[in-house]
Amino acid sequence: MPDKKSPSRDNTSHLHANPLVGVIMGSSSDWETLEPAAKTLSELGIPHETKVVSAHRTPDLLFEYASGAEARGIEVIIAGAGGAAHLPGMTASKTVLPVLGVPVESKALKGLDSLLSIAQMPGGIPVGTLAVGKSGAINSALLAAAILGIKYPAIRESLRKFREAQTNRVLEAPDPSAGAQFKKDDRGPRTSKARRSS
Ligand code: RP5
Repeated sequence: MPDKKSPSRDNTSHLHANPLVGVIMGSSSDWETLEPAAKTLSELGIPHETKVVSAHRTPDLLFEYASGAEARGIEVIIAGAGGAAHLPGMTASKTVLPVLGVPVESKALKGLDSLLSIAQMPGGIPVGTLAVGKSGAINSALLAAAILGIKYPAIRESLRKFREAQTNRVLEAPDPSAGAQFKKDDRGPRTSKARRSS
């Protein structure tokens, strides 16, 4: 059975053939947040790898990963981290590949610490910072697809199809009350407030 809580139980890369995107994260506890990035990349047919690389606990591995990524054929790095989130910035300092940072929602400060750590880079070393949490993770994959789409027409078309399908899903279900449960007397949708007072 695959371990759902971790990208790779033994901390070795989950390698696909010739990965174009490296999805790294500061801890296996970040996997819940970063998994949607990996899933979105899979949905778009983009080969990728996932790996725990900690800026603080495995700094030598971080340097090795970031400095060697380009030579291994990686073209975009997605880096997620929480709290004192140095992983994306330090990774960016060791490679000229685009680095997309995903702030993980920390328990103490709800990800505000992660967001500021990742976004407030000094001029000269950019990290493309996404939203806190799962939305940021999904968007990091979509942005990686847009970057790769400049060079790979098939990836650009995958992204176009993803966007079309998303638009169609919204247009096909315009009435939010259509699926809501109604009480027998039809007084309206059963909101939590209505349930509390009934
Ligand atoms: C950061 O510290 C990680 O990115 C993670 O979000 C946070 C907490 O890590 P754990 O203590 O859960 O391993 O480096």
